[in-house]
Amino acid sequence: MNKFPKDFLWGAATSAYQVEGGIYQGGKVPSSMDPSSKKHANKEITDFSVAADHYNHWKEDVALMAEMGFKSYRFSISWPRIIKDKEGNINQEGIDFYNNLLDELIKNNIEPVVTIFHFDIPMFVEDDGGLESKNVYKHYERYCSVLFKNFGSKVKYWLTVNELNVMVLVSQIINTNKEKSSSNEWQVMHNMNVVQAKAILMCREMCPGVKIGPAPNISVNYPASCKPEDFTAKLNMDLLRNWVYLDILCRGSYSKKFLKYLEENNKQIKTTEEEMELFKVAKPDFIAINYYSSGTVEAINSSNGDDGATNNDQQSGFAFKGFAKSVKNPNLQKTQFGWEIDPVGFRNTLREVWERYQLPIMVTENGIGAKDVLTEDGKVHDDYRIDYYKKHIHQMGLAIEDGVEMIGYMPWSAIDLVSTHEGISKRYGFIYVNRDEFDLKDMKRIRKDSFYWYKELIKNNGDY
Ligand code: BGP
Repeated sequence: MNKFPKDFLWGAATSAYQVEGGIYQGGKVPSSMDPSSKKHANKEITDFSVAADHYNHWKEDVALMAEMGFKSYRFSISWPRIIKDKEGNINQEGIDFYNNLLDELIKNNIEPVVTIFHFDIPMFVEDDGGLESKNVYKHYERYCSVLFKNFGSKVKYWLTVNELNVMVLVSQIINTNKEKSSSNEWQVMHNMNVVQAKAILMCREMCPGVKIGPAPNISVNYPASCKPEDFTAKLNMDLLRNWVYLDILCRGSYSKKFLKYLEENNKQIKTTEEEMELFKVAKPDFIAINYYSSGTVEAINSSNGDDGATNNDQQSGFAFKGFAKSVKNPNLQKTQFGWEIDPVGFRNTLREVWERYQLPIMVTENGIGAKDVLTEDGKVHDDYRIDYYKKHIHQMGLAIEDGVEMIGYMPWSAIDLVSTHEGISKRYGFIYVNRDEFDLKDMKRIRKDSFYWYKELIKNNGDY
C-alpha cells in the first residue's frame, strides 16, 4: 500500500536571493546578500546579482514545475523587494511580482509554501542595528503585516524564518555577523525567536485558518562511541544544534541547561517578561525541517578550541567549548562537497522531531549539491541525485509507517541556484540553468534526468 497521504505536498524549494537575481530591478533595495554589501562573504566565487534570473523567467519556471507535477512550491519573499526603507514604505512593484507568481502557481494547482525571511536582510535593517538589535522587531512586524494583508488570501502555509540555527551558528556564510567576536549570536537567536512568535500571533489574527511554522535545519546526532560521556555530548549537541530553536516556540521556554550554557560561557542574552510571555501563547501549527545529513559527536573537556561551525558551511559540524564537538562518521559516504549522506538519519531525524513535539512535519529542504555536467547531447545525467532522493524518500516512507505525521516534501532545489558558500558550481536543481560562475551564457533551462524521474514519482504519489 502507498504510504504517502493522498494530498501529500510533493514539490521543491528555493530562496529569493539564491534564485531571483534581478537585484537592480523592480525597485528592490540593497540587502546583506547583494554583491555590493560589504558583508557578502562569497561574492568572489560567483556573480550573485543574476542568480538563476528567476525574476525574469518566473513564468517559464512555474511552467516547468507544473510539468513535473508539483503539488507545492516553497519559495521565499525578498524582504528588500517589499519594504523600501526604515519607515516601512512599501514597494508596489515587489508586491505585484509576488502576486503574479502566486496567481500563476495557483492557476497550475501548485500550493505556495512561503518563507517570510530566508537570509537576505535589508540594509536598512542592518543599518538600524541588524538582527542583534531589538529594533528588528518593528521592522519584521511591519513586513509581516504587509505580507499577510497582501498575500494572506493566497497562501495557506507560511514559514517564519529559514534556518535560524544556521544563522546563529554559521553566521559568516550568511553574513549576519561576520566579526563574530564582537557580537552575540545568541541575542540574534532570541530576537529572531521573538519575531517568529509575533509573526505566529499576527498570522492567527490576520489570516484565520492559515498555517504557520518555523523552518530550522535539523540533524539527528550520533555519539561517536558508546562511552557515556559521548552520549552526554550528543545531548549537548542536540540542544545547541537543534532543540533550542524549537523548544522555545513549541514548549514555551528555554531549557535550564541552555541558560546554564550561556551563563558559563559569558553569553548572556537580554530577554523581557513580556517577550517570554509571548512564547507561552504563540505555538506553531507544524514544523518545517531542512535535512541534509546527520551529525556525529564526541565529548570535549577542554575549554579551548572552536566555538560554532568547524568549517565554512552548514553541515561539516560544530564545536562548543567543553560541551560537544563534531567528528566524521566513518560509516557514511560523502557528496562531492564533503557532506555526509545519511538517508537512515533522515528517518531518525523525522522520528526525533515528531516524538519530541507531536506536530506535523513538512520537509522544506533535502538534497545533494553536485558539480552537474551538461553533456554534448544537451542533457544532464544526474543519476547520483536520483539515487540520493530514492534513498531519502524510502526512509521518509518508513518514518510515516513509524507514525510520523507528514505534510509534504520540498527538496532543495526546484531549479539550479547559487549555493550559500559555493556559488553556482554547487548545483541542486531538477532543472539545469545554463550559466557559469561569471559567464552568464544564455540562462537556458534544461531538464535534468532527475526531472523526469521526479515527475514519475509525483505521479505515483511516492512510488518509483
Ligand atoms: C541550507 C539553506 C539553503 C541552501 C542549502 C544548501 O542551509 O537554507 O539556502 O543553500 O542549505 O546549502 P549550500 O547552498 O551551502 O550548499
